[in-house]
Amino acid sequence: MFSETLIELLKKDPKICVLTGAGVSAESGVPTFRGKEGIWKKFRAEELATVDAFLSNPELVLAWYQHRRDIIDNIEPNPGHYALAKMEKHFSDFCLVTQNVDALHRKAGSEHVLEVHGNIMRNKCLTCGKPVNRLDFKEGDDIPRCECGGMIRPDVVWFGEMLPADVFAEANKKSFQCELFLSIGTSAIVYPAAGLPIAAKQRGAYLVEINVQETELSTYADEVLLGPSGEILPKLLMAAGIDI
Ligand code: BJW
Ligand code: ZN
Repeated sequence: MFSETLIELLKKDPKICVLTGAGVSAESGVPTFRGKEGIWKKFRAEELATVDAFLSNPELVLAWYQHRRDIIDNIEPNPGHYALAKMEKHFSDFCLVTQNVDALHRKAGSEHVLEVHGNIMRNKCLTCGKPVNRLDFKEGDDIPRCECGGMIRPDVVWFGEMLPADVFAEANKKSFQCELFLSIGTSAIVYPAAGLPIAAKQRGAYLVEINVQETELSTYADEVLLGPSGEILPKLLMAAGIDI
């Protein structure tokens, strides 16, 4: 199932950079963005995760995020998250970059996670950026407001917005330096995060994709491991002789 090249590389304690997407949390019960699962009340995620959507219908967007927080509150990390937390402890140079906002990597025990698209449990003022802790929003509630009058929004990165500069700079640096890059459970179409595996490969890293189906990245990958990440990752660690 795994190439000898990959197993031998893992045994040499390579510098590793991992990019995860919604597919890693799918086995925990978090819907992915694209495909049928990404539809909520007839809206596609792409129609809701924008500043324009929030400005034109803040109740709808806040209700979507509340719906997603409610899901996350009631689920646990899966074996894929735990395997990645194990890898952080096992390898001497390991970087986990996630596009997910669900904080499940941290819940599974990963200590250093670069959350390039933010975190759904945090909020901030749309106008002044002041951080606000978790808010619970019920449909019919008034839109929560900052003391400056601005509307409170989730602290996540919407389309057309910049990623947190320091976090993304670190992710870029680690992808440039790594010897093994794993792209896991992401459709790899949303930039700039989708550029990380390509940049790593161009600088000589061995690129491995783990996904239940092929993606636009598959043709660049040195190895595509087809299947659920919650099954493949623990098997990969075992094959490399790493206790899980
Ligand atoms: C499994 C599995 C299992 C299932 N095991 N696998 C043209 C127009 C407008 C903008 C652009 C444009 N061209 C490029 C852009 C830029 C844009 C972009 O990339 N758009 C593309 C869609 C074309 N990017 C941006 O706007 C970014 N900002 C930016 O570029 O700033 C500079 C700039 C500034 C001003 C103007 C222009 C540029 C920001 C992107 C922010 C993305 N935000 C979201 C929402 C975050 C908050 C939230 O969660 O609500 O991030 S969108 C959504 O997509 C979310 C995800 O993190 C992201 C990626 O999705 P992901 O994780 O890959 O999920 P899926 O569902 O796509 O895929 C799941 C995969 O898992 C699938 O492949 C399954 O097969 C697999 N899977 N089960 C393993 N068990
Ligand atoms: Zn404010």
